[in-house]
Amino acid sequence: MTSRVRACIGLGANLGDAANTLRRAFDALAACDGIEVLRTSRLYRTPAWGREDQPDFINAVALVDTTLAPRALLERLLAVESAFGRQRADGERWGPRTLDLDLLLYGDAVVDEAGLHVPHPHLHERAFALVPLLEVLPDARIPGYGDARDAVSGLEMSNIHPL
Ligand code: PH2
Ligand code: MG
Ligand code: MG
Repeated sequence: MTSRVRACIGLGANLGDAANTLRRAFDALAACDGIEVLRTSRLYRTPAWGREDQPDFINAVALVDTTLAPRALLERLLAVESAFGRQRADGERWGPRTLDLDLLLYGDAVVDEAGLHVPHPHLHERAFALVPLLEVLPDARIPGYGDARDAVSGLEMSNIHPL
């Protein structure tokens, strides 16, 4: 029997019809072999974090069961990003994007490999990821950090609005 792991995927977009992109991205994830979407958060409008001179983002989180190893899951996420027109070559750090899929949590695993860092290194400081994460997994724990709920309690949340 193949083992199944519960993982959380963060979705973000701030170019084009971002809300429509995220809704279609949920479907694209559900269509992937080895990924079962268990729950999806609402979509949230969020101010750009890290680089503020860009449009607001739409963010959400999908809770999934997966039979894919972390690296295979990451590759699937990158393939879905590409299918939605994401260009990585010219993508600046924290710049605008048509679709960003981030592996936030993979069970309670800690992975630190080239291009693959789980839990997502910025998760505990990003309300735009934590608020939808807690909606799909209220008891979420961030390995090496602690409860996601504690992480969000120190962050500004008043500007994270469900659509
Ligand atoms: N993603 C980033 C950088 N900044 N800000 C918000 N609000 N939402 C994002 O998804 C986001 C961001 C890099 O991936
Ligand atoms: Mg990201
Ligand atoms: Mg990313």
